[in-house]
Amino acid sequence: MNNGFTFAIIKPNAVRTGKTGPILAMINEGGFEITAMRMVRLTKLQAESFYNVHKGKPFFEGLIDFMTSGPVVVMILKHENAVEEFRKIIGSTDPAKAEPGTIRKTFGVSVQMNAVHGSDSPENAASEASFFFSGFERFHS
Ligand code: IDP
Ligand code: MG
Repeated sequence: MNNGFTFAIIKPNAVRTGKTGPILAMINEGGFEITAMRMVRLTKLQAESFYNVHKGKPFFEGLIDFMTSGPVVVMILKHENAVEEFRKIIGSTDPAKAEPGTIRKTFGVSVQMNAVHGSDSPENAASEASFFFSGFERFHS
């Protein structure tokens, strides 16, 4: 089972406002190794498919509009217990409720525009990573 990597997105609000560099620095300082990374603008279909589990929820349409509003940075992050450890450094979904020092507390501006995505299980990390990256785009030291 995948325990060693997670999948992350720097969301459009953070890319647009120049927070890509500072967020990457926090990811590196957290001990994560970036093993794949690309900037991409999601299509509506891609965003809907990525967030399919939230289809029908009241925030779904807004989330899709937001996630397709500009480029995002997608990446695979390597770390022991990567999924759990990355969820710790990003903090709660609602930046207002996130612990001080977390990425969402520092760069999130609302529940929707919470700066980053992190997979919620090793299984989802594996499927999200392969949604964006083929094997030869993934590097390991
Ligand atoms: P997560 O990103 O912390 O796993 P999820 O509940 O899986 O949180 O929601 C996915 C994304 O949908 C969130 O990161 C956020 O951008 C958005 N979202 C979740 N709940 C709300 C809400 O109540 N209002 C607006 N946007 C929301
Ligand atoms: Mg989630």
